[in-house]
Amino acid sequence: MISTRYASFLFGIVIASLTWAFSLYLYSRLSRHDVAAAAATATGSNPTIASNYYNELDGRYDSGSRGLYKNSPQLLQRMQAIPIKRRQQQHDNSSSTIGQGLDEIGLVRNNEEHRRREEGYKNHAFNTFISDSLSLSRPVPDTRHKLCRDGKRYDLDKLPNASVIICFYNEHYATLLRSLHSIVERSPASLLHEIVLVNDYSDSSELHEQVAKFASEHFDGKIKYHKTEKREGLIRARMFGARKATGGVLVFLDSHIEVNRQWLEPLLERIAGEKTIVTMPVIDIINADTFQYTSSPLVRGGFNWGLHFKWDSLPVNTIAKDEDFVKPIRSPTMAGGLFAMDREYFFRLGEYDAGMDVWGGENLEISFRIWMCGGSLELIPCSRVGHVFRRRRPYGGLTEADTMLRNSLRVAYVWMDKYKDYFLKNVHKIDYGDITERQELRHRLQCKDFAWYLENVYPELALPDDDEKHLRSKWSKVDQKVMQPWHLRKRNYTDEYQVRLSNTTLCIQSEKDVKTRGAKLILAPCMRIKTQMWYESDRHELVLGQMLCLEGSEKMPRLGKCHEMGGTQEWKHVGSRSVPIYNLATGTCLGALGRRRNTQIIMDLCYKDDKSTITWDLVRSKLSYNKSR
Ligand code: LR7
Ligand code: MN
Repeated sequence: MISTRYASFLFGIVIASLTWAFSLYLYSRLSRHDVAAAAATATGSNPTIASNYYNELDGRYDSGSRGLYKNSPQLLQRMQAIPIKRRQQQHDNSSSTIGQGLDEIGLVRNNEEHRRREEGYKNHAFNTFISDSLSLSRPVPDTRHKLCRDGKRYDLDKLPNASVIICFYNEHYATLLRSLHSIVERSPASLLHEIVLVNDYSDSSELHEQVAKFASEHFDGKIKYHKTEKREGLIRARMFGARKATGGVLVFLDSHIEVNRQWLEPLLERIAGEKTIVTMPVIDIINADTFQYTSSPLVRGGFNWGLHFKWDSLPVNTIAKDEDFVKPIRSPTMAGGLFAMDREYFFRLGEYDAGMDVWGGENLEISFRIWMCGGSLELIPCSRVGHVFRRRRPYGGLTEADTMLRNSLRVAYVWMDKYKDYFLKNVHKIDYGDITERQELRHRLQCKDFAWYLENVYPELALPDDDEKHLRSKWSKVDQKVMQPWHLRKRNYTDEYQVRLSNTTLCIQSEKDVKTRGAKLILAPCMRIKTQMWYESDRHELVLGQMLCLEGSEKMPRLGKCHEMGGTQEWKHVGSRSVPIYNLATGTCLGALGRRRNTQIIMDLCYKDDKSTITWDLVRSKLSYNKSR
């Protein structure tokens, strides 16, 4: 489908406006509405605090960074050749291209780039094409609450030092390097004892050599690089790393992360005061399609009876005043990948269950163990680390269901007493190996039972056979009722229009109705009917009939459930007459297979061989047009 090539003369213009455009864009966007929405929802009932939070966050960035883009000599040369004033003008004048303000960084210019992008998705399930062109030390928005920034001092001399442990299997090279850069650049040198980097027997020997070389040539030996002798899976790979580490505190991180400013100090501070506290940062979102870094709301860890981890909203009254934004929040479970724990305590508490394979379950196991055996687990709102959330795991080993199920069975039989039956009755039994060692551990540590955990740590969890009356009495005792889920945000619409193919009387219309998920889009004679009215939200979603979101994918856009994560559902256009409509995740634009009614709407290269672009007119009704002026 994408068979045309990007016109080379436009390349210069785009490059020149690139840095300006993107940094201006970042300024205007990165902290604004995402953080605002997060703040508003995190505070739930208290709009004043929410808006303060939002205002204070606006416009603050990490100033210690060395730039957005990877040091490309070519790019630098071009940039230096153009005087700053002219660059700014080019930026201002380039409205004929999709030029400014549209993160051209993800723009797919030709078939070769298209192939590279697809390849990256296949191997890593995120946009490596974008990751490759971002600087290894890019700035990220400072997503912390103002009180974390201004009101908090850390006495570094009183904090233990840390061994950061990162295990990886087939990780994308630049993304791994960016993780390392962010850690070294945003941690006080005196606190970062070392980074223990464990290659879990990745397939590629080239990756091994690259990483070994990088580790030996950068950061004065701070990175201790190891490779396992066979594929261990992330659980045993972490144990391997922990045994190599010598710092006071172990900090586990995934291999596709970027830490935020002062992320380490608050994690260590709690542990300095009490060694049995295990601390976690707030996990911000690095969008897998666009690599945009956005703030996450304050949520804590829970689980369901399928033993799947889930995010829970905070109990009511957790956040009542401003100061509550910086206080530790007790969490029943952890997501698994990002936490800090006193090294000796980690070993005393039994490391991990070495009988678990590849992926899954270990996060609930360690969570239950921490709480039941005398420790506690806390979310530290002032510590923030971005993580690339992807929709699938690009690696196998054993099949996902098998390792997750096997590991979960081990959790259930060792830790959950009679409550395991809620889990067991819905799964098929498979061999889960020998668990006597873990049962002995539980006995030796004199851990409390699972009923205690449910009653004291996670009373919000409904048992499958709790009736409403029982639930109510249970919840009244703990004075904690569950808040509205944060994602039930009220959608803000800024605009409403039809999307007309320029120089025609044809508009984009749902092939079905406004509520069929997966429906394709077609051209139809413009009429002001529901299936042609698009509402643009404050997050640049195009919402049809206030129901479903227009979603970009490789070949054609479709209507999908609004996921509020940007990327595939985020569309950009500059102005409203004869404009291309650009999708941030796919790097391509809305196109049409022809100029007749019933023609399919597709995703296409934004620029064609003949230098043309497919453009659209956004046709507002008189009413909303006047309103928006
Ligand atoms: O065989 C493997 N060997 C490895 O070393 C498989 C994976 N890994 C590495 C991998 O390269 C990565 O660095 O282990 C790390 C985690 O694997 P991911 O990123 O594929 O997992 P995930 O982010 O989907 O999964 C979450 O749940 C896992 C359950 O076993 C782990 O606990 C992950 O650490 C965890 N990640 C997070 O908690 C980050 C926040 C995501 C959420 C929710
Ligand atoms: Mn991960």
